[in-house]
Amino acid sequence: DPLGIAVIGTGRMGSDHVRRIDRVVSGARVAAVIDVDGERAERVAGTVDGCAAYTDPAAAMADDAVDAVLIASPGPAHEAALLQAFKHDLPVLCEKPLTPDAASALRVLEAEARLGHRRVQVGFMRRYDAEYQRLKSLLDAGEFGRTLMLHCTHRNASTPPGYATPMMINDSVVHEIDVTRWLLDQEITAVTVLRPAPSSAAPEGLSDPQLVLFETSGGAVVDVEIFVNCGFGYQVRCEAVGERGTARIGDAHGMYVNAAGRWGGEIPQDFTERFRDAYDREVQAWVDATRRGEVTGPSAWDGYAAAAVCEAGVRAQATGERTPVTLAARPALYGA
Ligand code: NAD
Ligand code: ISE
Repeated sequence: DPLGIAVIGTGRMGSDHVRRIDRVVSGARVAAVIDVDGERAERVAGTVDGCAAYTDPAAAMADDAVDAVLIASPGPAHEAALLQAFKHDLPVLCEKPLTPDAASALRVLEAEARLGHRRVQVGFMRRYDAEYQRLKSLLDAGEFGRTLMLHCTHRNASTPPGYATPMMINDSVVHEIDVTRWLLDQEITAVTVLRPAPSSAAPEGLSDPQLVLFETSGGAVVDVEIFVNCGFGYQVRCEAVGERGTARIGDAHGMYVNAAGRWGGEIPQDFTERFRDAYDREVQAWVDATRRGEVTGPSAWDGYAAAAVCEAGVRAQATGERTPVTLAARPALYGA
């Protein structure tokens, strides 16, 4: 039987995941959708055969048709949904962030550790992007020696209303935090944030762009340009500098055009386009692992560590000071 998935939150990401599970992913179906906005839940449920609509995640998780949960509600709602899923021992794919702060992420981590087995995959989808995977394989092969630095660019065309300065770390740079930890297989030990005079294109009060620096447990340094109102498109790049070579991803263009005395190509406009294949592969990998009775991919530990780095990052943003990251001890469940 296909895996019956309950999707919590039917906004931008949730409704896209519903479409993905319904039309792209194999071995699964959307059994239920949940949204505090009941009308929205009904509307999205109406796009899928045999899909129930709920306003309460607990009621959906008690539904016999539900075998697994995909959380795509806003970050502050994640902890309650995760703890509820643990009560039913249901596998979970939780959109980033695991939770919005380190203390709540630690509570989730400890609750999962008490179950005695992993249940959570965190939605750090870049780990499923073909370009990032090539870079990871190259670095792991060791041909370039030790990785000394990463230079990252993370640009969004524009920000939605309500997008505030701390979100540049918590919502956006959180992806570079995960990618750094994953590519280097190291923890981030300190964060510094530099803020140039804001772009006149930034909404009032948003300090955009910023330069974020990470130091890592293996002595690498990582710089991230975060620029969320660049205007021209969605661009995510990463260059790794090793002892004997460098490699860069994120410049791929699907089509290269020559016309009217110019060369060029198109730039994607948002993450749903740039990372479409990565989201597809992320959800398929989660479904496949779940059906094998396994949990793979970014763990609750990765979600907790990212939250701890974000907390230091937001403090560094406010103070302008180099801010060390403190991490709790890593439970045995998440390896050495
Ligand atoms: P959104 O605001 O478009 O949608 C959120 C939906 O959740 C809304 O329909 C809202 O009514 C509903 N909701 C709010 N509280 C709820 C609750 N307690 N229970 C059930 N439903 C609730 O937000 P979004 O942009 O789709 O973001 C959702 C999640 O996805 C966030 O965690 C966000 O960080 C993450 N996200 C990830 C990526 C990525 O690239 N991986 C990109 C964007 C957003
Ligand atoms: C958004 O929440 C995401 O997760 C996107 O991947 C990121 O590029 C964007 O900046 C965030 O706002």
